[in-house]
Amino acid sequence: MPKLMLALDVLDEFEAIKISEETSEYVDCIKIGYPLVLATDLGIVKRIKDKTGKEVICDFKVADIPSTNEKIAKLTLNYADGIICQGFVGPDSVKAIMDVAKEYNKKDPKNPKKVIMVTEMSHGGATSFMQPIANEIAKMAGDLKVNGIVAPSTRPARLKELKEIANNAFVISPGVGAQGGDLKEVLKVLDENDYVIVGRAIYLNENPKESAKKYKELL
Ligand code: 3DU
Repeated sequence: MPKLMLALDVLDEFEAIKISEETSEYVDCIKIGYPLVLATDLGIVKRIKDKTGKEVICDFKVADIPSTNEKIAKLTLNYADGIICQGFVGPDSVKAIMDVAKEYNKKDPKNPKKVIMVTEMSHGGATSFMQPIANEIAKMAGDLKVNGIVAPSTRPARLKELKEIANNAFVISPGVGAQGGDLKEVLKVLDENDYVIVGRAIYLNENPKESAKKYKELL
C-alpha cells in the first residue's frame, strides 16, 4: 500500500494551514512548491510542520549549476524534510544537493533529509524532450543513490519501467486525480515505500477531509 502525499498548491496561508490540519489524519506527507512558498515565505514549511507533525517536502524542481543548487538546498533543507530536484541537469548538480543533505544528516541523523529527483514528468509535454532521456535519468538516480524519484501516474507502463531502473529509490508519483491518472493501474506498480501524490482532487474538493479519506481508503 503506497502512502498519500498531499500536493498543497494553494495560494493562501490560512487555507493551507486549514487544509493541512483537516486532512492530516489521512495524509502521510505534504508537498509544497513555488505556488505556496511564493505566496507566503519559506517559513510556511515550518509552520505547516508544527501544525500537523507531518513531513514536508519542497517541490522546487531545482535545476541549476552545482554551486547554485547547493545554496538553494541549504536554505530549503534548513526547514524541509526533503527537496525535489531535476535530474536532466546531470550528476554534479544532483550531487551538490546530496552533499548538503549529508551535512544536515550528520548533525541530525534521526531525521534524515531526502533528495528526490524528477525523471519523467506527468504532463503531455514531457513526452517531447524528457521521455527520450528519462530512462538514463532514472539509471543515474539509482547510481547516485538518491532517496527517491518522481515518475508519472499518467503513464503506468513508464512508471513501472522507471521504478525498476531506479532500483532502490522510492517513487513519488503525481498524476492521479485532476490529471486523470488511473489509480488502479498505478497501484499495480507502487509499493509501501512509494507515494501517490494528490493535489487538486483534495484541496479543490468542497470537503478536502472527505476527499483525502477517500484517497487513503482507495490506497
Ligand atoms: O495534479 P495535482 O493537482 O494532483 O498536483 C500534482 C502535483 O505534483 C503538483 O504540485 C505538480 O506541480 C506536481 N508535479 C506534477 O504534477 C508532475 C510532475 O512530473 C512533477 C510534479
